[in-house]
Amino acid sequence: MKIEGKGAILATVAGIVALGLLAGRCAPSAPKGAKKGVAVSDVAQAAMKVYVAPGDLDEYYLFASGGHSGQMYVYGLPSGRHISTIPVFTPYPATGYGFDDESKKMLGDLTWGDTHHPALSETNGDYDGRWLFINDMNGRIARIDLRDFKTKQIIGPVPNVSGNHGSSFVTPGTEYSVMASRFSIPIPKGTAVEVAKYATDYKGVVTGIKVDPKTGEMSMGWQILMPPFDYDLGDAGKLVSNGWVFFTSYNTEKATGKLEVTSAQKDRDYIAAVDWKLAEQLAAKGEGQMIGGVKVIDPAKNPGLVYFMPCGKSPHGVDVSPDGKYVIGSGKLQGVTTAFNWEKVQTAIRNKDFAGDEDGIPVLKYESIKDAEVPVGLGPLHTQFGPDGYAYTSLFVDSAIAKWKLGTWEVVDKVPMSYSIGHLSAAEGDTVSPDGKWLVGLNKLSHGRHLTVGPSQPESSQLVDITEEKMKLVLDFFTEPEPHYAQIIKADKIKAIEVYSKEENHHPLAVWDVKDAGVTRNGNKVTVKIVEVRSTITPTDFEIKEGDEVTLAITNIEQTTDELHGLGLLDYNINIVVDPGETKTVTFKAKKKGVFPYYCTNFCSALHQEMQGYMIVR
Ligand code: K7E
Ligand code: CUA
Repeated sequence: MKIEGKGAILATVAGIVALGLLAGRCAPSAPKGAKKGVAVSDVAQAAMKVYVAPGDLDEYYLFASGGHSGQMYVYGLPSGRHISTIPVFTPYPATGYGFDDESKKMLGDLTWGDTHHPALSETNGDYDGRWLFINDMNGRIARIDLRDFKTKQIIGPVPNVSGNHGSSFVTPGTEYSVMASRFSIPIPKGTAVEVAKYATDYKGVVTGIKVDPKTGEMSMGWQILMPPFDYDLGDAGKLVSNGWVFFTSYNTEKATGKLEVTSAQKDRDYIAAVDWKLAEQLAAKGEGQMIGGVKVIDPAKNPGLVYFMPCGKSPHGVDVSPDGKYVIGSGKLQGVTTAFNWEKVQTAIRNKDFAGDEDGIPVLKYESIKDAEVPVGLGPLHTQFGPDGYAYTSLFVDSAIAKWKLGTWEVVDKVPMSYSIGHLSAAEGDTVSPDGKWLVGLNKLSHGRHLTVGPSQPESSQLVDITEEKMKLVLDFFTEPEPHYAQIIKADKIKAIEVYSKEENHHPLAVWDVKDAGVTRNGNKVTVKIVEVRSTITPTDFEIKEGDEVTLAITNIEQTTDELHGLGLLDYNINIVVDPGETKTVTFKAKKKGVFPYYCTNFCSALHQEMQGYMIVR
């Protein structure tokens, strides 16, 4: 525990006395909050704000990236309760993800992903509750359908993009989800060139992945060739800046080796402003050179496509204000963040007010496009917004959040974060109409603010009440590594289904009657149609031959929500879970002779334990 000085001790004493008075008796042992020097009445107020009574529902969903776990984690706010894990890039035995034919195929050869930035789909710049996109460093983007909270598509690894960090940010109409190379490489992939030729032979690429407005299906949109910088974060313009997407870049020195030294030579790096509507037009005209199977557009040959906005050195986040008028970005070792004025950017472009170029891409003049340098504090990383013109910037070095006003550029409040905040997320904070109310600090270190679990500690997330002028820290909750970024959506925007209805199940191997269950053979190909319903797996046994190629098609014919059944097949590494009304298949070779029990893995009824059978391989 930290010793917080005399003032804190006095406050503690005052708190204990206050509680004693409230309780109408002598002071009992100090409540937990009081130990840390917080007045008791504040603790009680905070508790009331975040308390969601048994049976009551949270007001918001928080979708947090699971970092290199490859998953998404779903929390309720304000309670901070973990509700669900959505497997995306990594097999997850709890839901059988990565074990059935379909999800196995979707994952391909990769059994891990490193997720950073979830992006909720938007209509007119507002979250519409339809889909959730999430990037993977291995050049992929996944789409989760929020109708059933399941991963429906993984696109990639996309050619030419390397280290897809600046992703999966969406444009205001979800026309595109974007990607950017954090690690420039020689392209196409598979070309080996020594690092000494980095500045000339390595390339960055930014990509727009097209999203079908009806189905959400993702496909290749356009790719743009970029100088070999490290493209880090992105954000799409909105309203007045709609049509543009911004990416921060560091190592504009094009250096190699120890980047912490070599990439910090220049005072400024850049934010790349990309005209995605122009990219779309150019791609439609077939512009570009075929590289790695994709047409890559060269901005040096297509004026107007990309501009560089100089920014404090080694920037991290870039964030566009809800009205689209300001682009916020800063060096991550600076004490200020810069607000760039989009109108000034456009004027500078019109007047060709350039300071030079980088590989043929015009560089704008910092002084011509900035409105203010806001003295937020040390180590600004990311900025979120409220409904009232306030901005909130996370400060890694200061381990705090700064609240400041757009337009007047005054810093009005700060709240410490425990410890070392990375991203932060405001309720509906990336939309044209943020909600205010809540802000979550996604901290990198927890330093024992929880029961000890040994050397590997969870990340700590902290809920901040932003309804009043002064921010108030009201709750600590913990997450697995590592929620780089998260988004918060109003719960009533999500219309999830309760079951897969029988009418909607068009799976060719689905069976809804136990009479239709059983084995069909075609040469050495065997299909076993299985029905699961409380409390029998039909068939209760079946026989096949060694060497057969077996497909189990399992249908859960329940139409009651939460009535899941599983199928664990011992010694064959098979683990399927089927939701009510769902059919899944798993295909394998019967390599081992003998008798292999299978059983339901999800506790479904009083006679769940009886839900079992035998596969006999002769
Ligand atoms: Cu951890 Cu957006 Cu990958 Cu910032 S990122 S902190
Ligand atoms: Cu079905 Cu347990």
